[in-house]
This record gives sequence, structure tokens and C-alpha cells, in this order.
Amino acid sequence: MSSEQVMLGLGANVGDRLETLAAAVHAIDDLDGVAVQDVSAVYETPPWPPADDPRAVTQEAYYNLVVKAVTNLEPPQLLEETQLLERAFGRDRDREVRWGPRTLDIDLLLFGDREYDSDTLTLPHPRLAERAFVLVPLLEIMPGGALPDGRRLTHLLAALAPIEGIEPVVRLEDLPGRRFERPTGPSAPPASFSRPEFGAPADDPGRQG
Ligand code: A4P
Ligand code: MG
Repeated sequence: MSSEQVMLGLGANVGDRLETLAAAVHAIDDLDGVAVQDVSAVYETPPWPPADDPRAVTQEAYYNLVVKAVTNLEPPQLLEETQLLERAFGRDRDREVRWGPRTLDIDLLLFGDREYDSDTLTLPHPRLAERAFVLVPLLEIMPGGALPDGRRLTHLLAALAPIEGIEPVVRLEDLPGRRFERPTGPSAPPASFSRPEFGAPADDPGRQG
């Protein structure tokens, strides 16, 4: 079974943002054929586009995070699943304004090294390079990372400087009752979130059952 590493960007600015993001990460991990491997901190971020942009919408600050997962789904299947989750978390696309408030947004940022373009899905995410609220958490779990075209994430973020108002708030693994644990120590495997049947090699000693 071939599996690919994917990066998902999550955002919320309506309702209990933290509860939504925490539950959404669990729900992603519970999808058939998807296993979460790492989660960035939760960041509070000012709404994009910024207030001085003519496209700006007046709205509350967002909470954002990035999830690293492995999947054996194809890109359109994963998009379908994540859109079902958005709906399950109360999102009604028929009533919303572009770039306006939302209970939960899940963007497919990167899907292995794939470049993909259809009517409903573009990979990498087409607006990734413009968004510090994506690049900051993405760099946290993909240090030294680059886009399939070779552009380095650090360079993309530097081009957006000055970065203002993006602050880590909490880590999901520090919330009570969460099943996420971060690997510790130099030999810890990155796949500490993986379920046994998926993602991590069978003899991986650090795997969480
Ligand atoms: N679509 C195409 N490619 C992708 C992809 N790689 N991942 C299509 C996800 N969807 C993709 O999505 C509209 C359609 O894009 C989908 O139906 C899918 O077929 P959408 O979520 O309504 O968003 P959009 O209008 O394409 O805008 P975009 O650029 O995805 O914006 P967002 O992320 O939805 O905008 N500010 C901060 N600080 N933090 C945020 O999280 N989010 C938004 C919402 C605005 N401002 C924000 C944030
Ligand atoms: Mg989106």
C-alpha cells in the first residue's frame, strides 16, 4: 500500500476555536486511510487579507495549526473527506463570504511532492506562499521544508516580513484528555501519533498503540 505524507492547514474563527481544532485533529486521525503524525502549536493569527487590503472582511482573529499526516487516499478523496468534516463542524459554504468567518477550514497544503490541478483541487495550495498563518506553523513541523518547485518555506516566509501578530497559544498535547503526545529525545520517531496498522514501521519502538 503506497502512502504519502500530507500537510493540512486548519483554521477556525467562530465558536470555541480551540475545541473545534482539537476535535478536528482527532477526527482527521480517525479517517480511514489517514494517520496523524505531528501537529504544530495552535497559533492565534490576525485575519487575512489584512485590514488595509481591499479584499479584507471584518472578522475575529483565527486560531490556526498545521497537521502532518500519512494517507493512502488519493488527493480528491482526501479533499472529499476533509470537506465532509468541515460540514460536520457546522460549516455552511452556501452562506459564507469568501475569506470570511468560519467554524472550520481545512486546506490541503502539500501532498507529498505532487503538483495537481483540477476544478476543485490545486496542489500545493495556491495561496500558501502568501499566508504567514500557514507558513509559520508549517515551518514548525517541516523545518527546512520546500515546495515541490524547490522554493524554500523559510524564503517564502521571509518575503512576507514583517510578520506581526502570529503567536503560539497552546499545544494540543498539553490540553487535558487529549491523546496526542509529542516525541521526545533525539531518537524518538516522528510517527508518535500513528495507529499500529498505518504509517509507522512494525518494529518502531516509539510507536503509540
Ligand atoms: N480547493 C482548491 N484547492 C484546494 C486545496 N489545496 N485545499 C477548492 C482545499 N480546498 C481547495 O475553498 C473553496 C474551494 O477551494 C474548495 O471547495 C475546494 O474545491 P474555501 O475553503 O472556501 O476557500 P477559498 O475560497 O478557496 O479560499 P482559501 O484561499 O482556501 O481561503 P480559506 O483558507 O478558506 O479562507 N485568516 C487567518 N489568519 N487564518 C485563516 O485560517 N482563513 C480564511 C478562509 C481567511 N482568512 C484567514 C483564514
Ligand atoms: Mg479553504
